[in-house]
Amino acid sequence: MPLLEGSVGVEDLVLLEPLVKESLLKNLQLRYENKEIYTYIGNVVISVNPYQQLPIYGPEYIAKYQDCTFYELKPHIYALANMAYQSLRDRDRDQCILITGESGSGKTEASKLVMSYVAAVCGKGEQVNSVKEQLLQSNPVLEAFGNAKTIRNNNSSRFGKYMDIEFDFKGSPLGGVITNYLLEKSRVVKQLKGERNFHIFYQLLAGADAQLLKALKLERDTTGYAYLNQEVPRVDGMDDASSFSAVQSAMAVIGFSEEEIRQVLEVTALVLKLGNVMVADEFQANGIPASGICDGRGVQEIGEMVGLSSEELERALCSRTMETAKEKVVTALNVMQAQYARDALAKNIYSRLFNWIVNRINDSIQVGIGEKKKVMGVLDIYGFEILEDNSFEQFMINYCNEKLQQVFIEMTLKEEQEEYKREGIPWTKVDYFDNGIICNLIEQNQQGILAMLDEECLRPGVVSDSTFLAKLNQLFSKHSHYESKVTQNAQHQYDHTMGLHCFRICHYAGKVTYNVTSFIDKNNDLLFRDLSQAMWKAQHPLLRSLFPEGNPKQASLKRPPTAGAQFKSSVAILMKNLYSKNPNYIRCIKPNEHQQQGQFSSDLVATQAQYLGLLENVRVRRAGYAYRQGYGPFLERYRLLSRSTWPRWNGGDREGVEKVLGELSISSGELAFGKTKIFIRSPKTLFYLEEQRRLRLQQLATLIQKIYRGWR
Ligand code: AD9
Ligand code: MG
Repeated sequence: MPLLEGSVGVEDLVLLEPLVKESLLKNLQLRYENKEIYTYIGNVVISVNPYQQLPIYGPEYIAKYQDCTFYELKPHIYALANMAYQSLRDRDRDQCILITGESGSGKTEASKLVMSYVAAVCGKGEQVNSVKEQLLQSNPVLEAFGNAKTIRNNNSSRFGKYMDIEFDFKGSPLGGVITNYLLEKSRVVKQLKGERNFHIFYQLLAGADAQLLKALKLERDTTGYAYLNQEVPRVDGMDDASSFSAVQSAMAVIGFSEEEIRQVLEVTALVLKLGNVMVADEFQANGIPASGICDGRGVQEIGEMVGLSSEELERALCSRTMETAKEKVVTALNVMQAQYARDALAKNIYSRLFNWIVNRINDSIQVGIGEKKKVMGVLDIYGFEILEDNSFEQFMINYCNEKLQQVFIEMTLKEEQEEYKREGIPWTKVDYFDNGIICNLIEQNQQGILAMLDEECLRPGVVSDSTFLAKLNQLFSKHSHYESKVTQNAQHQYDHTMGLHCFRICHYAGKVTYNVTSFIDKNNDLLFRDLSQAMWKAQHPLLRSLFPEGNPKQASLKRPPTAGAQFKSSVAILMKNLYSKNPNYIRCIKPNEHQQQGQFSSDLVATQAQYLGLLENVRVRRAGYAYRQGYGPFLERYRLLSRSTWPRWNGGDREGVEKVLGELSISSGELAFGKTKIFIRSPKTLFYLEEQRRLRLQQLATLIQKIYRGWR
C-alpha cells in the first residue's frame, strides 16, 4: 500500500493536506518530474501525458497488475483496467471506462492501454484471439480515417468514440460495437495553418504502389491536391507509407474484402479529386453570372471512376433545382455557391464514408443477438473546449461534457452511497454543485437552446443567426447561466469583451463565449438534393449506398433531423448506456503546449484541473470517509502498532483492527467499521497512523541492531 511517499507526493489526492489548488498542482508536478505520471483520486486515475515511452507497460507489468488489488501497486491505468475487468468477470457488473481530457492529453493512448490490458488478460484460444485481433485492429483503421495532425496533437482524433467490448460469462471476449460522434468534416476541405487533412489521404499517396495509384488516377505528389495543406505534407515521426500498409492489413484482419477495400480507397481518392474541380465564371446565362467547371478532365476522371456522366456531375455542382408541388425551377449557381456546393459534397462523402467504415467494422465484430453478454464500454471523447473563437462544434462538445459531468457527480455519489450501504454504514448527504440547470438550459425539450435553434432552422420566413440570438436573449436574459451583450440585469454587468454576435454559457468548468455565426447553417447540415441525387445515380456501389436519400422514389419531403437534434439523441443514448454500468474514470492532462517531455506548465495544468473538476472530485470523495481498506490488508500494515497484535495475532482481522485503533485512542467519530472494510474520515488520521508506523519501524530497526551487536 505505497500511498504516501514524501519524495514523489501522495499517490492519492484524497490524502492531500491541505486540500487546495496549489497543493494539488504541486503534487502532480512533483510526481511528473519523477516520471510518476499516474495519480489516484480514490479509484479515479489522473494521467499526465509523459510525451516519452516509459518502461511501465507491456507483458511484465500486465502480469504484475493482474495479480494485485487496486491500491497494492503504484497508480496505473492497468490497475484500473484490472479492477474493471475483474469486477465484470467475477461480480457480473457491466463496466464503463470514461476517458476525458483536452486535445493531446493522452486519451486515445489511454484507451489503447485499457484495450491491450484487457486483451492480454482475458480468455485464450484461437477463436478468442481472432476476436481480440479484430477489436485491436479497429484502432489503426479508425485513426487513419478519423485522425489528423493538428497544432495541438500530431495524431488528434477528430471524432468521439465509444466502444462496447462484449464478453461471455467466463470473461472471454465475443466482440463489440463502436459508436462514433461528430467527425470534424470541415477538415476535409480546409485546414488551419500547420495542420493536415485526415491521415488516410497522405497515407494513400505515400503508400499506394504505382499500380494502385494509376488505377485511382492519382499522383504521388501531395502538391497537386487543393484539399491537402501544402505546408505540412509530413509529420515528424510518422511514416505514412508504412501506416498505409498497416491500415490495409488491419482492414483485412477485420474482414473487409479486397473489393471493399478498393471501393473505400476509390471514394477516398474521389474526395481528393473533387477538391481539384475548379469552378469559375465560364459562361453567362441570360446575362446572370453563372459558374462552370474549368477542369473538364478532372470531372471526367471522377465520372469514369464512379460511373457517372460528367454532364450529370457538372449540372449537380453548378445548378440547383427548386421543386414545388407544381413545378421544377432550375437556377444556375454563382461561383461562390458552386464552390460551396462542391465542398459540401466532399465533406458529406467523406463523413458518410467514415460512418460506413464504422458500421462495416461493427458488422464484423458484432455479437449475435441472444448471446449472454457482459459489457465493458470505453469512451474516448473530446474534453471541454474553450478556443479563441467558439462555434457550434464547441457548443456541442461542451454540452456533451456537461452531461458527462452530471453522470460523474451522480455516479460517484451513487457509488459511494452503495459502498456505504453494502458495508452497513450510515450515509450522510453530500452537498455538491448540481449542473442539471446548465444541462436543462441547453437541452430541455421545446425550451432549451438546442430546441430554439431547431425552431429557427425550421421556421419559414427570414431566419438568420441573428434572429436565433435575439430569441435566446429574449428567453434567457434572466437565466443565471446565460449571458450576452444585451442581457443586462442585476447579475450581469454590461460586458465590453463580448461581441454582438455572441452568447455566453457559464458551464460547470468555466464561462465560454460562443459566436452564433453559422449556427443555423451547421445545424441544418443540408446537402442540395441535386448533389445527393447525382451521387445516387453513380454506378459505384459504395458511393451510391452513401446517399440513399438521392433515390427519387425514396426522397421524402420530410427533412432529416438537424445536427443538434441528432447529437442530442446520441448523447442521450450514451448517457443511458453509461448509467447502466459501473463507471471508471481516467482523467487525462496535457503538461505543456509543445508536445515535449519533461515540461510541466502549472498554468496550463491548473486550467485543466479546473475543467476536469479535480478539486470537486476530491471533495466529493472525502465528503464521507476519505479512506477505506479491507480489514486484512489494513491489519497487516498497522498491527505492529499494538502489543496485542504484534508480533503475533491469532484472532480475526476485524478484531485485530479494533485492537490497534483502540490502543491509539483515535476518536470514534473518525472511524466506521463496515462489514469488510475499515473507513477513516480524515486524511490526518491516516497520516497519524503512518507516522506512528514509521516511528515504530525505526524503533524496531534500532532494537534489531542492538540485538545484532550483542550477538557479535
Ligand atoms: V485528441 O483530443 O484525440 O487531439 P488525445 O487522444 O487526448 O488527443 P493522444 O492519446 O493522441 O491524445 O496523445 C497524444 C500523444 O501523446 C500521443 O501520440 C503520444 O505521442 C503521447 N502520449 C500520450 N499518452 C502517452 C503515454 N502513456 N506514453 C507515451 C504518450 N506517450
Ligand atoms: Mg485522441
